[in-house]
Amino acid sequence: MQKHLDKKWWQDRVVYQIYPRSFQDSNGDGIGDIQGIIRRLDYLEELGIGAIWLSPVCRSPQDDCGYDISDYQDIDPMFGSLDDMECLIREAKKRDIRILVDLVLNHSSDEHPWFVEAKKSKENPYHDYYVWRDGVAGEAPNDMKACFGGSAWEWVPELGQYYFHQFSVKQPDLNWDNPKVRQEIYEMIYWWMEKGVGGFRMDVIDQIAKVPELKITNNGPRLHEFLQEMSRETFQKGDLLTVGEAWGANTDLAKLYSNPDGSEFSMVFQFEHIGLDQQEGKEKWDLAPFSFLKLKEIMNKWQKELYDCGWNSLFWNNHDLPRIVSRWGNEKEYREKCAKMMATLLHGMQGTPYIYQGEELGMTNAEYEISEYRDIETLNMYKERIAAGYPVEEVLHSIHVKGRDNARTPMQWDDSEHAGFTTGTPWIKVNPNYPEINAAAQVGKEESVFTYYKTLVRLRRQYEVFVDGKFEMLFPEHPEVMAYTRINGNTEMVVICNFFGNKISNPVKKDWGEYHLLLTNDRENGDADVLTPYEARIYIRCGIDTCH
Ligand code: TEU
Ligand code: CA
Repeated sequence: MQKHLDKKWWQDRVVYQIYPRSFQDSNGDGIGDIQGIIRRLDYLEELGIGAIWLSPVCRSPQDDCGYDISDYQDIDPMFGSLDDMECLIREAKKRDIRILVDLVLNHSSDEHPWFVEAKKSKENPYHDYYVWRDGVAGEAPNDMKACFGGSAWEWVPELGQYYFHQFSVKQPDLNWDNPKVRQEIYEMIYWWMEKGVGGFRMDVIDQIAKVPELKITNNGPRLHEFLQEMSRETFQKGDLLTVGEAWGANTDLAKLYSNPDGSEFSMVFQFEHIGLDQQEGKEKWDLAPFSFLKLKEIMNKWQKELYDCGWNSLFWNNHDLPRIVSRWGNEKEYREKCAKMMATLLHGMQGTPYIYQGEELGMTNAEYEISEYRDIETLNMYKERIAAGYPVEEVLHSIHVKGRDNARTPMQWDDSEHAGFTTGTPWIKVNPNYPEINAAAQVGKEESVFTYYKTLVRLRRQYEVFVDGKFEMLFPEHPEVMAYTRINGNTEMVVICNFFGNKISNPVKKDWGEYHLLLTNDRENGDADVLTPYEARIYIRCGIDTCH
């Protein structure tokens, strides 16, 4: 196929996301750090991943766990030093793993020197680096709300002005309309490129072009102008994997973000499939039943619409989302089989799969008392809702189901105290199921979730059809099975997933004699016409010269 000519280095790789605080502590202070990551690189090499998305390690007061940066060109001492970071980039490179830096450019910390200057006076050269407005009749300019609760406007009495913040009060929004801000950012990005990073993950990038007057947060009118300028001034001078986080993306916008001409990013990280269990128009805490048919419909749409003209990220999890086996699967008797099925469904599609730390072990949500939670979003919401009269049990239930700390409990390495994460006291409690679910119990074990993920990662490198096969959904109306084909030249791949816990008949009928069973999560089942609970299979029929 013609597309092979311009295949990019990142298209057959899988990205692994590390949330550094919770990955591996190396010095006993209870917080994961860069030396800890270096110590675990062999584990990641074994898994076969090709890049690491590293959540922020830059200097930060940690109001939002590092997503509030006070120095973009230094490492927070809690995580290590710039030397450690350079060592990580080098050591990863030896294993053919590239490091993606998480850039938080919509806002900085209020402790960033720019903001410290900005609030000294309206005449200060840094004042216009942020979004300031006068009050209206002694009140905030409008009633916009911040993502982490309360007004999006914060009053600064010394200045007699409000600043705008879409997230916490300690995360003032940067003013992208100011060309000086953009120039400083591009220089900083270039500085990271010179350090040899493999690319960047761009935090809430669709919110940078805000227009508070019109209550516009994401998809502002100048957004793509800014992104194209940034790409020209920075990314296009290297050969990078860049991924833009965009909660407000639809497929048309995604084609801009991930235009194969490289004018913006390599790929988009969008969320349409992942918000399916919340009430329409309400907050994520307002739970609604999940619709499998809707999930299939959305996945089908994204696969079809981006084919040959865009590139999507494939994910179930990240540091903001609950664990998928607990959320839409089975965390009890079928946990492992279900984790493998979920992985199959995702990794068989076109795009770049992301594995969030611990997902490759089938890690689950944690159910804690309120005093054990650490996340600012969770804690603010708890206070607000309790004050508003919601019943405690209901609020806690939402947190157990949706809270971000579900993903942030420490990585479960082995069955020793604190799961081998730290010799000290972990900053957040370890999930008590670590004696059963941990890496040591899975690495090198043929039937483990880890080994299954490892196989999926390898298959993507081995068979081109994973990268460029055209997607076709089979039985879109089937209420329990997601099945699809990927076709590339003479090669056909068939993916069949039973998403639920019932034994059912397999709707996909083919002359299986012509196919090779590439992967299954149920070796016991010899009956091609029956799908056992959470069963997943990948078949392949190879063309003459399309498989190696
Ligand atoms: O998240 C973007 C974002 O919009 C989230 O706050 C989301 O609304 C929330 O997590 C849903 O629960 C990014 C980062 O991934 C997140 O960790 C940061 O807190 C946020 O930006 C601010 O930088
Ligand atoms: Ca540490």
